[in-house]
Amino acid sequence: AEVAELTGSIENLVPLTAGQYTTGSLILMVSYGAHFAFILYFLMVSQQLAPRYRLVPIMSALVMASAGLSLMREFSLWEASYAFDGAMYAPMADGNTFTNAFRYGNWTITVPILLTQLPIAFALARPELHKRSLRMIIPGVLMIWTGLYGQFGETGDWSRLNIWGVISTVFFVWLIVEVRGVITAGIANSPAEIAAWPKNIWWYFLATWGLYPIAYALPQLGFTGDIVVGRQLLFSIADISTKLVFGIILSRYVLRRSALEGYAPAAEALDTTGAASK
Ligand code: RET
Repeated sequence: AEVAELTGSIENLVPLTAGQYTTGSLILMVSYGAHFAFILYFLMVSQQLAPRYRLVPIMSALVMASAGLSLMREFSLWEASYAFDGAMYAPMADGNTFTNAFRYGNWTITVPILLTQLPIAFALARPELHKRSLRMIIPGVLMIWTGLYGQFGETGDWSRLNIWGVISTVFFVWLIVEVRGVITAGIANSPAEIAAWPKNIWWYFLATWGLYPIAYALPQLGFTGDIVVGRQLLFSIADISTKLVFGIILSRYVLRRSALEGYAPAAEALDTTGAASK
């Protein structure tokens, strides 16, 4: 157990029942499968948009690919890290250790993309778009890296976990302020018919991004199989909400917006009867 504590991940301390182990595999598999599948959806949507909005679903497709690969890695790590000992799935099989730290590495890529999607969807003018994106990305990345450092304390170094958790939360609050600024600009810049969308996206952003700090703090409730598996579930719900469903919401917003701004996709893009190709 002392060696396992050094790995900085509670997964390496806790034996799982067969049910818990399989549930963990299932959660990770469904997550990466969903992300990969939606690459296709986002690429298809991009065909139906006014050119200035096409980057929005394309960025979602990039996020799907990046998160899908990262989650597939978490899945294979999970499978490699446990061995059935006749009664339980014991951790650290063949010296393999599990870690959620790769998730944080992946967020370094996906969080800046997710944040930049907002001002592009809201059609903010170029200099404003660049300035606002940068002002969100800086606290976003600092939030992730301080959290990455702190999460290694989850095996019992509570001062490391909590001090860096608080520092990370300060950056999160700064990020929330910047996002609010972009939302306000988005409300002002949206056609009246869809001006409610940025407001709703704001609440959606708070509710879904707020799940990650809960997952971060969860090991303090105890080192049990239910916490280990429950945390993977929470991470997965958060991942699917902040990336996949968020991408669908933004795609639908820019679809509406394209139409309101007078853009008509080429006939064959909307044609489901096959008539255009005859
Ligand atoms: C950490 C550390 C503890 C304090 C806070 C955190 C916030 C994390 C967030 C992550 C969002 C990730 C997303 C990923 C999508 O790919 C780092 C857990 C506040 C908000 C949206």
